[in-house]
Amino acid sequence: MTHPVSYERDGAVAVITIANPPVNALGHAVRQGLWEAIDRFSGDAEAEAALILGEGKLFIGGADISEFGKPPKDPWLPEVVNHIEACEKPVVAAIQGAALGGGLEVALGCHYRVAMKGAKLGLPEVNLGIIPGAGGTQRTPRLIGVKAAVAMIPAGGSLGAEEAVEAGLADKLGEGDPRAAGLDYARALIAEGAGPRRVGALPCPAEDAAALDEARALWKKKARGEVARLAAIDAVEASTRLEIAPGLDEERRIFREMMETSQRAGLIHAFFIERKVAKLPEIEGVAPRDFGKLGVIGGGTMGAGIATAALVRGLDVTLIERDDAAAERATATITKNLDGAVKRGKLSEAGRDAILSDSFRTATDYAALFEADLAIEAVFEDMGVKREVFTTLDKIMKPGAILATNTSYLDVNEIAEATSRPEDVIGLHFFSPAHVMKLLEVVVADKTANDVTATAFALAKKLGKVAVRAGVCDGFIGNRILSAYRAAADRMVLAGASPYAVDRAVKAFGWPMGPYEMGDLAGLDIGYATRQRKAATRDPRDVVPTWADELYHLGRLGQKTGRGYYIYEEGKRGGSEDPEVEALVAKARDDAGVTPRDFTEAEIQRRYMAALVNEAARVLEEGIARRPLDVDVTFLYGYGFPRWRGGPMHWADEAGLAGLLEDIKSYATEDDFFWRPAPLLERLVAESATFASLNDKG
Ligand code: T1G
Repeated sequence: MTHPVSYERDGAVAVITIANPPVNALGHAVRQGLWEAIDRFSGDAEAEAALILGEGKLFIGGADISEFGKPPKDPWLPEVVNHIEACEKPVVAAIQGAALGGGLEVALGCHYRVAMKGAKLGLPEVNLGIIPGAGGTQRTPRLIGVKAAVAMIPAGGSLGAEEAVEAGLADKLGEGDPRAAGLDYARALIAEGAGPRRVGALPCPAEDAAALDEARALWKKKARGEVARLAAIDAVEASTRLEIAPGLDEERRIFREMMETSQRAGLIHAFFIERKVAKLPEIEGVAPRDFGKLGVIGGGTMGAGIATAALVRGLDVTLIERDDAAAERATATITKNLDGAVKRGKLSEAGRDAILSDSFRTATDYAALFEADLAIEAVFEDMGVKREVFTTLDKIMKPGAILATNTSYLDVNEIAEATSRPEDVIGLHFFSPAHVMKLLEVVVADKTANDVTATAFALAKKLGKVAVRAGVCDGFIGNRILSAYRAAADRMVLAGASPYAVDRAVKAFGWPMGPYEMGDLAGLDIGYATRQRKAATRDPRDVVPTWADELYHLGRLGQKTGRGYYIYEEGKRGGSEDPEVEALVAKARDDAGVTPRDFTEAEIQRRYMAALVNEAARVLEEGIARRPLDVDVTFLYGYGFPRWRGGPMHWADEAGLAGLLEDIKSYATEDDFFWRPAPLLERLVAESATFASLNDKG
């Protein structure tokens, strides 16, 4: 491999270029190369200034995350940054694309910085469960002040080039070629006889107790359970009372502490799997079909959400509804969604107007879809209705067009059979609200062609979503597993736990909400309909939450009716517990002859997660999910599973599969219908293997 750091002289400027694709990560060879290049510059009498560049689309993407967890090799990054800063002659950084994490820290070790238009300068380390570890928490506040530093660093945020110059993180704004801009700057510095200007030598930034306290309060609430964001604030605070050397020592101490946390392992796992999830052998190198012109059938919540998600990403959408009134309602919903995007600063007013005038239209005649590349059906969840829609689409749409269904549980194979082109049929299961939720389950049917799957993944990327490949079964990956841990919660309620205690315990684990709050949010009619649908084939040993049916019959459907498991009052955030629900549950226990017992928070969490992991093992065994990482990504992006736990399968490996299996076996002594250990789980335990060992399966 050619050395990733080159040295050349352009006149009186030593040009040091990092070329370590794809993101110029600061792996050992780059660190070594930078160190040597600075030594060479110091000894090069002809060179009066140095310019550090990153080859390609960005300056430096940070430390090499793939090295984490391995013993660090000399020179460590903080030492490299200090080596640059200590140089007796001026060093300039020219930043294009991004200078992130260690990349920005290298730039802060330089004496001068030019940021090219469009570049972002940031310290995302806390998103990986660590803190900036090469001077970022000490040099940044010296340049931009404590208030601005704690606005950026605990958020894992970045500043755009203009903001960075404004704040003082960069000195100049450049345009065009970073090398030319950097050379101009270096030559100007030589001309004015400028020497090194060390950020580390700047005085400690003024203490700003208010800003620090505000940041702590914000992140305690916003990132419940996470430690790194708060630790980053402590490191910034240290910069206000310690000179640079002891300040760097304190930062390193905190950095090492964070490196040892399981949260760092979880967040790094999440970082890599969100990229690995799209790596499937069957679509590697397979060209996707066109999908610029979308058809959406059905303008209800899901259809309108899907249309919105596509429109804001520049796709063209024709939405089919059964009549003009329904089409108008869909247009109103989409306009409201777009207005929301404008309000959130995600879309300009002109952008919204252009969408509504040029790239969006409704129709009541399917013939309007004859040019569409891909149609997404989002009509009523009834097999007959869907098959009819697909038969019509099959007749109307051009050869090679893709016919997708947004069904959340129906059999995609059966839908495909309603067409003459099953190879062009696929499931695209969006999560509501479809223009907000990032997860897209790509449900691959038996006959789905590989380039159709590849198109689905390309569409997801275009929509800024994360696609997970799923097989065909009731509920695919997420909802199928959800039904298992929901059932475990219902069993605990029947056995004596209050629904409110279950919600509290599940939230304490890190989930955004518990199963009963979630039921109230989605609508208790959905759960009721699912139970009705499964009633005919239900095993008599199964447990039915009759209290939930009672709530349905009482018209208490949750938030949308102001009452469900909780009572929702106007203007009050969240719901309050309802003694009448406790009474319904008590009656269900009586009817079932159950003597209620207490459950600790730990037991509730354990049973909830054991049920999730056990069903996930079955889903993996059946190939519905290809790898454990697919289950992790599903739950990180579709169900709010706490990212710092890495995903449920990563959590299970950390918790220990043998212990989980032991617990499931002990639960089975009370109920061997629901608690049947999944064979895959038993096999992994027998082999002392982990779910992670299955992640490299193609
Ligand atoms: N280390 C190792 N590999 C990385 C990497 C990194 N920092 N960043 C990206 N990759 C891989 C990625 O896994 C993928 O691999 C490929 O590069 C393209 O990535 C001391 C300790 C830079 C904005 O957190 O945000 O510095 O899938 O698809 O969309 O304080 O990558 O091709 O095999 O994302 O153009 C701090 C993380 C590290 C930045 C580019 N830095 N990376 O986005 O490409 S900690 C970060 C990103 C640190 C110091 C501490 C993005 C990007 P593969 P990609 P992209």
